[in-house]
Amino acid sequence: VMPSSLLASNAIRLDSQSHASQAKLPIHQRVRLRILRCRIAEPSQTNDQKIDRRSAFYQPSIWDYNYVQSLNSEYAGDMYVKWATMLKEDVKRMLDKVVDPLDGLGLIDDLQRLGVFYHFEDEIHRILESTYNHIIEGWNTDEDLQATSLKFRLLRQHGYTISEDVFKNFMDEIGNFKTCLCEDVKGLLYLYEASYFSLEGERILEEARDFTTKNLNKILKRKDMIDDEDLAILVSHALEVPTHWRMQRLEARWFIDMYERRPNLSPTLIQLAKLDFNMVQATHQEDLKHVSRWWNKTGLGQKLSFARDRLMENFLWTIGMDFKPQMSYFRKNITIFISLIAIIDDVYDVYGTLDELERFTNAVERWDLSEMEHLPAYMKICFLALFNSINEIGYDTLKEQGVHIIPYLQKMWADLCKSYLVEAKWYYSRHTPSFEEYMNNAWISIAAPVALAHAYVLCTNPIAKEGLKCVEKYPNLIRCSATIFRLADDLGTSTDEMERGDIPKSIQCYMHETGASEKDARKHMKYLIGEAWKKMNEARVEDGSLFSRTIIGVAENLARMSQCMYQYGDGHGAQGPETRDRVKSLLINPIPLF
Ligand code: 0FV
Ligand code: MN
Ligand code: MN
Ligand code: MN
Ligand code: MN
Repeated sequence: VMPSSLLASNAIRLDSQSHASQAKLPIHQRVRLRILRCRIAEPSQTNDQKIDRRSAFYQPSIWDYNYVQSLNSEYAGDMYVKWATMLKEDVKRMLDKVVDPLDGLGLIDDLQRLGVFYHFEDEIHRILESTYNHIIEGWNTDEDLQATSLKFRLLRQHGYTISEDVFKNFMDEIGNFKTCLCEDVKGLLYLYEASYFSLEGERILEEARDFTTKNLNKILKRKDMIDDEDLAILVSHALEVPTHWRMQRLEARWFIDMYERRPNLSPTLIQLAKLDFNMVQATHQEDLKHVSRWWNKTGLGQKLSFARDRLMENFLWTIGMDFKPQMSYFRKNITIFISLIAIIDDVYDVYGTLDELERFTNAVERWDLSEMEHLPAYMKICFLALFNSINEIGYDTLKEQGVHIIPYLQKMWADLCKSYLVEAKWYYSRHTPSFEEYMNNAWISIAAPVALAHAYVLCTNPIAKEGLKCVEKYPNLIRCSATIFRLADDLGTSTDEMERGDIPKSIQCYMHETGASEKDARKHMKYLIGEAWKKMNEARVEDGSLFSRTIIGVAENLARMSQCMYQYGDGHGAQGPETRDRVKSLLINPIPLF
């Protein structure tokens, strides 16, 4: 028999002891716990007991509501603002004094990785402009691999057109990279990072990626080829996930520690990076507390005990999407929609009957409160939560900008629910789609398009009709981000999904269609993620005229965040140690300043 405190509420102590021991319960006991929880949480739904519903056995949240509300950083408020301003002025002077553009680029690279670049956008722009203007006059062919790679990477990252041909200098007559380059480990590392900015069909960069990956791996295994321990750490970190694909805030947290080990570090820069990290964290805590009060007030965590009660993880997604302190409004609102997406996804995947799901889909398509009478109690509350939340940002946008966005968002939600319903029908008819048939639906059912449509209206001012129309037609920027998200999610969650009963996901569809092993299918999905990134590298420039830098960044960051969230399995639902540690280092613990 489970302790009654466990049944009484979803709030389990933060001290992981009790949670860890519960996770180790044999499955039949967890089932019993789940059934008991359902009955206690939904006493009024008598017909629930008659319907044989599945369960995903999601554990209650490990993040206690009162604990979240008690977060209180000393870096909130005005205490540290003056000091930060002084440090920023110092860094601006450093940037203004730069003579050799190459030094400037190195500094930009550090500012980006330390996570403080957003304070210096004008200065960074100025240095990149002058670098680009030099290049137009003629590429300096004397530059080494590191310098060339850095220039190429930063220019591409910031939307400049630059050809992969700049690397021809480092290749022999038959188009192979020269073997002598392997003595320059740093150069190889920089070329490796640059190669992730490739577009579709770029052969030199493709070759660069293969060449550097192969040789950096080789070098890491041989102590005599790499005596600099820090460089070895940087290389293995890059090989694990390249910088271009990394979640920015976690990368900043990691890089601050690495930068501090550097012999010739700038004391100003490291001081600013740490202080700024802590101040941004304080803002994130306030955002989190705000939206956690909303979640608590909806009661959805208790009412829908079959669904994911994951407010903390939902909020973590939004830090990945845009961490900048001025984006609080965006983060707070996106968290609301991610929370709704996650529970409604569970309704379709796990809990609802096909008849109920058809009714819910219909209600969302008609967007009419009178449809609620056809819904069971647990769906009424989902529908009204969604209806109210959409109407609320609809009202805000109408008030602020005079633009009526509700029909656009509603259409995106209808598309999402229809794609969920397609999957539910596949489930009940035991249909295994071809890989293509699956993906045509799955890049919508991952909810990235809905999330990005909300992101678009939340961080665009003024909102243009053409922009809304374009979002509605799912431009490549959104498609690529969604494809990466879907494939990363399937890599991380499909094992559990198959176990509890769900439709075949990308890996399984591919195996079924081609006869490939699971190992090869997974490898193929990773390859497709790489290909989608190449398309994304193109789309961020292509769609640049309709979308702001911010929204382009959010779309890329969503792809990054999904690769981060599912790096070690289901980082969103399962509450494993990796996500817990990430939450602690990003949201709970400040960096010691001295
Ligand atoms: C994926 O869950 C997941 F957590 C979602 C879709 C939450 C929403 C997050 C954002 C939009 C940022 P799950 O693996 O159950 O999704 P599928 O589609 O595989 O059922
Ligand atoms: Mn699901
Ligand atoms: Mn689903
Ligand atoms: Mn009706
Ligand atoms: Mn999944």
